[in-house]
Amino acid sequence: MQKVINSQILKETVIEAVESQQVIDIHTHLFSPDFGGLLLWGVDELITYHYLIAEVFRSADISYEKFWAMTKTKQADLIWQTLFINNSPISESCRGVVTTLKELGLDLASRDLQDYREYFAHQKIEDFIDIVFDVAKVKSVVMTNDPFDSIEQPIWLAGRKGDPRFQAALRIDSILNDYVDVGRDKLSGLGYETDLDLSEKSLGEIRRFLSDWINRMKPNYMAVSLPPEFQYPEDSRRGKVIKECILPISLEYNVPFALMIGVTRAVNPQLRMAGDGMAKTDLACLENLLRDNPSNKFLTTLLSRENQHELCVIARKFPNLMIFGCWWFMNNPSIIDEITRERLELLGLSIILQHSDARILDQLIYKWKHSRQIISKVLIDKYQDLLDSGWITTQDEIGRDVAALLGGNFEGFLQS
Ligand code: RAT
Ligand code: ZN
Repeated sequence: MQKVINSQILKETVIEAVESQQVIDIHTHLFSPDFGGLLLWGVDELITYHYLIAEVFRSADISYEKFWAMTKTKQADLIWQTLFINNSPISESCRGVVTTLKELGLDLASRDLQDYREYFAHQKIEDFIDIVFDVAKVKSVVMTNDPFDSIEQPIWLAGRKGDPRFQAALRIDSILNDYVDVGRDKLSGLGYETDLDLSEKSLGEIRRFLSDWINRMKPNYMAVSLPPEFQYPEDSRRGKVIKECILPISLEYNVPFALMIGVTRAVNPQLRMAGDGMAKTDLACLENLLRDNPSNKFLTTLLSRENQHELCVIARKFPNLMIFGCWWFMNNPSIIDEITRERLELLGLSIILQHSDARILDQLIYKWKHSRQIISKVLIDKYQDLLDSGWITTQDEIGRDVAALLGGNFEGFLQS
């Protein structure tokens, strides 16, 4: 007998469905232990997350030079003192550390960083991964894999067989955004004969590179982050490689092309990885790609709040576009709340609600806990509106919908 939902039990039903759903995290920067030092975890990594580095310079009286000369432990000490002790940790990135420590069972009352370090020092990474996946209720994560990275490359070439909960995504930024200074050299270094003019031979070699690495990595998708001025079609090397290499290979192997648009890299280079900014994009680029390549599959997330409504309208026009997550500067409660509502209203359940972008394993805990809280709130409102309109729904149907939004839609899109 299916449990019919009324207003009295709606809230608890939605919260239970959202809280218990195992998620697929479709974009992270995490790595499985076989990637050695690329897998970041522990309290010092949490506190020196680049989102927090940007914040510490706003409050601490320290020069960039002095900060970067410090060890990670000293940087963490400074950030802890500045953002958690001298000030209340209100920002989303600070609150994330608080939630993570709390969910791991650490004593927040002590505020003793040394104690927290001891806890992590006693963890064995394989067990700790299980703890984090369990607490965060994450089924699997998609990594960001750079075939040119000097640590990653040999591991892939040796036929990586790591923890299958960590799946691959083939990241191709250097080929598309930095072909002249980086991409071409790296391709040549791997034996792909490419020239600066992108002759027919070079284009063939780039296609061969993509095929080889798709066969090797079995990526969920090929991904690139793009600046706000990105256009398509584009009279540039990037435009040519997308048209002649990425799109045909994406189609041939049924590996979607993920475009993450809106980042302006190194707005303040002194901040290093924390120094990137953003701006809104002319989304004609996306419409052109989708219209001209109806058999290709695209995943997209955007960095500018101002682009989000337009993105929903584009997704209504093109079923070969799957929009996903609240990316980076979008991943804050007020904005997640707003754009999740907007997306559900314009696109119903045909979206991937969220990804974490976690760089540090432990962050899966807070990123998903915070997101689930907002997702529940939004869904309660949406189902309440439906009940008020006279629709009769059941617990099973709500569970089905939540499962789609937090993972099923991604799997379905990959398989379609
Ligand atoms: O969210 C982040 O940590 C950013 O630094 C980027 O990694 C961004 O998500 C990207 O994938 O380029
Ligand atoms: Zn990312």
